[in-house]
Amino acid sequence: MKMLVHITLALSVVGTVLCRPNYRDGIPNGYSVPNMCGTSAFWDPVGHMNPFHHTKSQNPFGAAYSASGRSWLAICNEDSDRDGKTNGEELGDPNCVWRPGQTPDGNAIGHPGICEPVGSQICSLQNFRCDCLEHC
Ligand SMILES: [Ca+2]
Repeated sequence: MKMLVHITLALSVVGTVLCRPNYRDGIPNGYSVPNMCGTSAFWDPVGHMNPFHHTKSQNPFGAAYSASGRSWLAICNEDSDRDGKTNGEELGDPNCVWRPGQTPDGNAIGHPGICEPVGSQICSLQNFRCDCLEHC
């Protein structure tokens, strides 16, 4: 019986984690955010610091998205990662006209939560390096 409880709990945790990609349905090009570190084509956990894990470390875009109640329109014109490009510009919706289910005007050209170019002077406030994928 105890084993069954453990298996049930494990499956519910897995199910919760697998549901997170739905968050990406709420942002334009949510499934094609480029991975500037080159370790994969896309950065799947868009709101997190690590491109492979939904770690507890949210990036500034993930924090803003959560704080907004997952409202794209509320954060489209913000520059969450302070790299000089708005979240809308980075995700292919520079005019903030995209709505869930629509095709965005353009492709994602950057990551809205990871300051790019990584390691540049403008990104010195965000202590991120591709070789450690978390705050170093
Ligand atoms: Ca930006």
